[in-house]
Amino acid sequence: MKITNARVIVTCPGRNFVTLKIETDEGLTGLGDATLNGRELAVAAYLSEHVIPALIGRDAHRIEDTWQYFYRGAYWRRGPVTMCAIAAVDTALWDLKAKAANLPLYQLLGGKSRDAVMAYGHANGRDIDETLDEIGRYIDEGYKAIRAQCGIPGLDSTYGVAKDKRYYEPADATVASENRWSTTKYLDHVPKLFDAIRARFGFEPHILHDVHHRLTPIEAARLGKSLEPYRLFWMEDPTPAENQAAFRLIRQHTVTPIAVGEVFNTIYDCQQLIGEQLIDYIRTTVVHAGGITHLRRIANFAELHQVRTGCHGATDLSPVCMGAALHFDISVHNFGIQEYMVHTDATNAVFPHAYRFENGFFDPGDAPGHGVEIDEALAARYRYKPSALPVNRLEDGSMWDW
Ligand code: KDG
Ligand code: MG
Repeated sequence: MKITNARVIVTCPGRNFVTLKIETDEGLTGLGDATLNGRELAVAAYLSEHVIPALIGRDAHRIEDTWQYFYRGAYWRRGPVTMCAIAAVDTALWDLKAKAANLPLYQLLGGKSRDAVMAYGHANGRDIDETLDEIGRYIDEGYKAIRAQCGIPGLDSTYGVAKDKRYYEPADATVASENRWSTTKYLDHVPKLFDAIRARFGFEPHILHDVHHRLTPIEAARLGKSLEPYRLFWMEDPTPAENQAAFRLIRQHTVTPIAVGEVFNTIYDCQQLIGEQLIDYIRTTVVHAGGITHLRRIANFAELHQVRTGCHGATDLSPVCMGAALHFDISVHNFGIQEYMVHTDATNAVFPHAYRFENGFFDPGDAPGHGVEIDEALAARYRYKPSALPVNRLEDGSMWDW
């Protein structure tokens, strides 16, 4: 099966998405997500200028060789732009191989390891009461796991607390807006949120929290310790992870489970975190970590160290990434949980998909491939809109996070 053509499709049905479409001489097409929030056109150019010319004429079935060709062949290895571009190619090739076999992708990944994929939703509110009401709504809808974030008294805005409750979108301006942050106010307030959650809902729902890299290691250790009575499913990104050894300190002080990795793009970013069992969940996903091929490598390594997966699933990951991630989730032995933030109706119309969500669980569906397509005519109606993620400063004006 020869690759005859490949195209980058940029669309903005409410938010920007970059998609790679590969065409073959057998008439089959494959899709890969290449969306890098706030840096979309860098990946689009990388694909158009540097990847697509080398793809034409290649055998679409040679997935591993193609991955290595673009990873090693670039000379400049790793990095989010390169790895998103490689992920898009890899996802599209897995989609093609599964379509050629007339099988859903999970069958090529070893078949199902579980019946369905548990996902967590996002509850957030301006204050504790509003967040509790949101959690109640998720529980009523059947969710078994919910991430809880709330506004912090004294701070004008808090990253991760959506203005529109259901449609999370932190990228909100052409040039990055600036948020103010106070660790003292945050650390004082957050335990009150989880105390109220357990008082109202008990211990049955899994409750998660995202710290968005805002704390130093010792502050993160304190937060983890203070949240222990509320038995969180996980505490996410408690401190930035460029310094992987920093997690030793957190680990020494708390048994609150730790999830890290949505910004990682290769196995090397988590080699020490996983190798030393400094985390419990690895958050890498298909689009940002080199596609299905590399994500499986990370998951297999994590399995050796009793670390489970928890794929990133924010709205800036397109339904193409979500579809591929669900096939990975259902097949991989050490799956933990899948993040899920609902896409808008406009996004779902541009990306018709086979996956379904019901009662807290996903089913990837049985369509051949990863089961996600693109309506190109509809996509063409939505023009790209520059949108940047906000930057964070402390109250004295200095740049944060650590
Ligand atoms: O593009 C940034 C988002 O994907 C990120 O803010 C979402 O932290 C996030 C999460 O856990 O979903
Ligand atoms: Mg996060």
